[in-house]
Amino acid sequence: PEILKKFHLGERHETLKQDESLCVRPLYMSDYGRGFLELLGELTQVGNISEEQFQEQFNLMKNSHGTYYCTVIIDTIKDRVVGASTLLMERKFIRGCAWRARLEDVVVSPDYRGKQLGKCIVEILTNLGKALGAYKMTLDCNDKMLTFYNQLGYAKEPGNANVLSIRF
Ligand code: 16G
Repeated sequence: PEILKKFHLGERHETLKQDESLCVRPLYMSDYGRGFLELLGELTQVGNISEEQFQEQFNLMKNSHGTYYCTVIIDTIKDRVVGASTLLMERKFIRGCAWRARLEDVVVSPDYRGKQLGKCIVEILTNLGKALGAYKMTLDCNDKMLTFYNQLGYAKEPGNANVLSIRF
């Protein structure tokens, strides 16, 4: 959306008129109490994570400076996390010690779907990955989400469209 052009992470967005209670900002440690993990539960299994475990993981990510950009959409009136995603910047030796960006854990609360919040957070983090100098940005998704990401510029690369995994 147009709003992204003027958007700065961490600031209340002044031009978001229809939904004035929403803001996008980096994840805070206190978001444990704003339903961040419950929201991730809409995407996949989260498990029982104590506040202490959450804080430890948060600090580990924070201390890997410039690697994790955990980002949330907050309903500032309800004081709840209603959307989230993480940009992960991975260091490489190839391409002149390049950065590769990964888009991870994109999720929007079911109550807030249809407001283009998914598009909003993906565009913000895609712009951020580009601005931070990544030579490419990748994601994996299920078949259902393919059209959504295609519309946002993510495409299978001809001859190189396989995501392989091994589960432990
Ligand atoms: C999706 C997510 C990925 C997430 C995974 C969790 C996006 C673009 N992709 O692939 O980030 O980690 O689901 O599913 O958000 P899993 O627990 O089965 O790996």
